[in-house]
Formats: sequence, C-alpha cells, structure tokens
Amino acid sequence: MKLYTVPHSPYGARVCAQIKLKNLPVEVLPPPEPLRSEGFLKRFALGKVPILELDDGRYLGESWAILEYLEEIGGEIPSLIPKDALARGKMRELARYADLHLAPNALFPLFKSVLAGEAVTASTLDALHTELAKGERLIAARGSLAERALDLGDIALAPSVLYLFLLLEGLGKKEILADFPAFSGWWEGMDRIPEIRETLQGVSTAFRAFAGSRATA
Ligand SMILES: N[C@@H](CCC(=O)N[C@@H](CS)C(=O)NCC(=O)O)C(=O)O
Repeated sequence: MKLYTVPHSPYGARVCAQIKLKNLPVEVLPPPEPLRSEGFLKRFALGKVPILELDDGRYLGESWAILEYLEEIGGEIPSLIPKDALARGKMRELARYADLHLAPNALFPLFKSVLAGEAVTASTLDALHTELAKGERLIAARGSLAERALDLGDIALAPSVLYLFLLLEGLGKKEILADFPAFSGWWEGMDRIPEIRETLQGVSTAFRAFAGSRATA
C-alpha cells in the first residue's frame, strides 16, 4: 500500500505515526499529482492528502477513515482501538474534539494569522484557551497514558497540538498548556513514545521549511 501525503501535514502525520507504531507495510510518498491540480482532483474525490492507495489501485481519503481501516486490516499489535465500547467511544470523542472543536475554533484562525504575518489577537488566544479547557476535561476523564493504552484518539490529537506549539513558537509549550495539567502530562507522555516523537519531529522540520518558504515568497 501507499500513503500519499506531504511532510508538514498534521493529518498525514497521524497515519505515519500509526504506520511506525504497527510497522505496517505502507510506503509514504508525495502525492502522485500536484495538490489542487485538476489531475489530483479527478483522481481523488476529496482533493486532500493523506490518501491511502491499496495495491489494487483503490484508495481511501480522510485521515480518520484511513486510521480505522489500517487498524482493521493491520493486525492487533499494538492494538490502537480499545476493546471496551465506551473506551472506543472516548477515543472517537477525542478525535472529534481535535477535528471539530480545536481545529476550526482555534488552530485554523491561528494558522491564518501567523502565516499572513499578522499579530495573534487576544480573541484568538481566548478561543484557544476555551478549546484547550475542553481538551483538559476530556483528557483528565480518560486517565493518564500510564494508566491506559494509547489509542487512535491520542494519535489524531497529537499533531494538532504540535501545530499550536509551532504556530505560537514565541510562547513556549509550558506556557500554552500551563493552565491544563492533564493536557500537559498527556503531551509529555506522547512525546516519550519514540514513534510519535520521531513523526512529530519530522512534521516540525517540514513545517518550518514550509513556513519559511512562504515568508520569503
Ligand atoms: N479532514 C482531512 C483534512 C486533510 C487536509 O486538510 N489536508 C491538507 C494538508 S494538511 C490538504 O490536502 N491540503 C490541500 C488543499 O487544501 O488543497 C483529513 O483528516 O484527512
């Protein structure tokens, strides 16, 4: 199988982390047609990476759909989907928090202003605080990574949190999560997992190059 993605994509990073953790036979490649080109849109319905291409040419888009698919076909070890139904629900709740709360309400506005070279406004920082407070409650209720197994919810959230740190580089990680002890502890736990750390380091390096190339364009 092939995973098409770009190195700075937080969504692609989710799948890359899963591939590393489960040692899956998936080759990670740049998109076969330029992103946003007619050819890309014709070939891939949603027009976004990541895309998983199967050996027979069929493909799947949307990072969460890919994560669940690879989990279903990719073997039990390590299992990244809990057996317990409520724990599975909590995993999906965390992923939806990342995609439907943190990203649209805080991450995207931040991304827009930082890449436009504008100052981050107080209202953007307030929105970020509100979203992080939601995450704090969710993460505290799930228990620390020392007490429960890592799952796809954690893997979906981590690259979005990394992006907050990258976009607010002047502020420092400790400061961003200062009011959120469960969230901070979770981040430190995630960063101790070598496959996660390695994946996120790759995203950081690629993001800095991407942001730098836009700044000088
Ligand atoms: N909901 C999608 C989001 C994917 C996404 O936004 N991908 C970005 C890269 S990070 C992309 O393909 N952007 C190209 C474009 O918007 O034209 C997922 O989870 O896979």
